[in-house]
Amino acid sequence: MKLYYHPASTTSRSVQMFALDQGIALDYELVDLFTGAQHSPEYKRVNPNSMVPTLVDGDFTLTESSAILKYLAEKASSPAYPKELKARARVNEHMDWFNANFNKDFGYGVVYLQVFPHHKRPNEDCHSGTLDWSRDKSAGWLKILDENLIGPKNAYVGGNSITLADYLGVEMVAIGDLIGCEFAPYPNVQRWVKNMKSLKNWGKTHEGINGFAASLKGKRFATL
Ligand SMILES: N[C@@H](CCC(=O)N[C@@H](CS)C(=O)NCC(=O)O)C(=O)O
Repeated sequence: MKLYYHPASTTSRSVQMFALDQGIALDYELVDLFTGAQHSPEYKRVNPNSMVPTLVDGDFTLTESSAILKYLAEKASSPAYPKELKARARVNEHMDWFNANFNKDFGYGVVYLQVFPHHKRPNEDCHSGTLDWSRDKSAGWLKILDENLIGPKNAYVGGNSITLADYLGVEMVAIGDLIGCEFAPYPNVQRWVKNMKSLKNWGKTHEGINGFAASLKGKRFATL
């Protein structure tokens, strides 16, 4: 199987780390987001969204990191995607929560807006208005993540066993490292991120983004 990816891509790293942890062999093909390779006609034939990741398994092409994670977990019969109906529904619920609620406001509205030039809004009013609105929304989502999805007793989202929701969600939260987010008001989130960072393949999966983080050192960002 081939994975089109970029090391600075939040959603690529979720798939990479899960595949490494599961021992799933993937051929990695870099799509250079910084030179706009995602918009090339060749890549658009693979993924018309001009985004990574994309998985190709023989004649089957799959986009969307959440769907890719589920596909790989199913192939590997991974307990990270439980088969029991309600347990699986809960994992799906948490994955949708990260994707549809959290990432929109925190990833796109707070982090990408500030660190990626092509996400900058066309004028200062629009940019700062989006940032203020997204920071406010993100604080609300983080409180829910801290108190409801993780809580004081769980090592992972929704319980004490790692699931696909952890692989998907942690990247969407830890991307806050780029802008110096320490999540101090959210102790359960901090503890969970630390648990995930202690996984054996975290370092390998994050070499690229750590390089990018180093290039941002010294810049000032609005944080949470
Ligand atoms: N919903 C998609 C989102 C993928 C996504 O946001 N990919 C970003 C990198 S994290 C991307 O490829 N961006 C291309 C761009 O910024 O032009 C998924 O979960 O796979």
